[in-house]
Amino acid sequence: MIHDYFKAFMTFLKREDKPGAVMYALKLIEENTLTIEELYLNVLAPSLIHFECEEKDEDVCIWKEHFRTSIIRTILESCYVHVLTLVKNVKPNHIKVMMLTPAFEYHEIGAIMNTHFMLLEGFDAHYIGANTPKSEILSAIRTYHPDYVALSVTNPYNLVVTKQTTDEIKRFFPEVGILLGGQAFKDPALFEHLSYTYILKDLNDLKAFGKKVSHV
Ligand code: B12
Repeated sequence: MIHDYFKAFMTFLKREDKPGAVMYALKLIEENTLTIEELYLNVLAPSLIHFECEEKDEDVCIWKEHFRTSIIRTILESCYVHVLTLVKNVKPNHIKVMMLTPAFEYHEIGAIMNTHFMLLEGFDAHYIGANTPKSEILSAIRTYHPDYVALSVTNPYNLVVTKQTTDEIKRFFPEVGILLGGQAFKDPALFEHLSYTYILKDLNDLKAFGKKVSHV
């Protein structure tokens, strides 16, 4: 069934029909056809992850990918209003999380989605931004006093900067927990040397983490 919504959504994306795609996705939420989690994980995420470009010209493929990402981003920002409405019925756990992507990491859709998932699980979650330099992360921790910093990392090359960042967080703010998530954490050999509190692979891990910290 969800696959039919995905297929219908893809017809808008393939035509680069932004108004059509945005209205279709929002209607699925407003009419309670899908939950936020279902829309993000079964419709929006696969539309990016399985992006295939049939054009021969690589430049055309690049702008098409950028345009598609901008459509998804608009949908996510529009869904934030619905997330806020839903959160009114969620018991807060009073745990503050600061989500971001580290320096050089531009892939931010997963970070935004998971910030919304955290809000829906009762966290006081804030998405700070993409490509965030180490010094700004430390400054934000100093000002914001989060319980956890969550780093979303897609490109394994960025695990070097992730290690530098997490080492500094541990050094200056040992009381702050570190959450890691994203495609870069598929191969444990690549991140065994990193300092972290939890690696969260998906929504199930996030929910389990929420349960664990709520009962402390
Ligand atoms: C959109 C996109 C871009 C956009 C990003 C725009 C933006 N504002 O985010 C732009 C055009 C900027 C881009 C640039 C590049 N990209 Co790119 N990009 C993609 C694409 C098509 C989709 C990524 C995406 O948003 N996926 C959807 C989200 C929802 O998935 P996700 O991030 O994995 O998140 C999920 C989980 O991982 C998890 N998660 C993520 N973070 C967190 C955090 C927590 C706490 C938790 C609990 C869970 C969690 O939850 C999400 C939902 O399940 C992928 C293709 C792919 N297969 O993913 C390539 C891809 C990621 N890109 C790739 C590459 C190589 C690049 C470039 C280097 C290309 C270049 N030569 O310039 C640059 C790098 C830029 C940089 N410095 O970061 C490669 C990475 C290969 C690799 N493994 O290293 C991919 C896989 C394409 C490919 N097949 O080669 N890209």
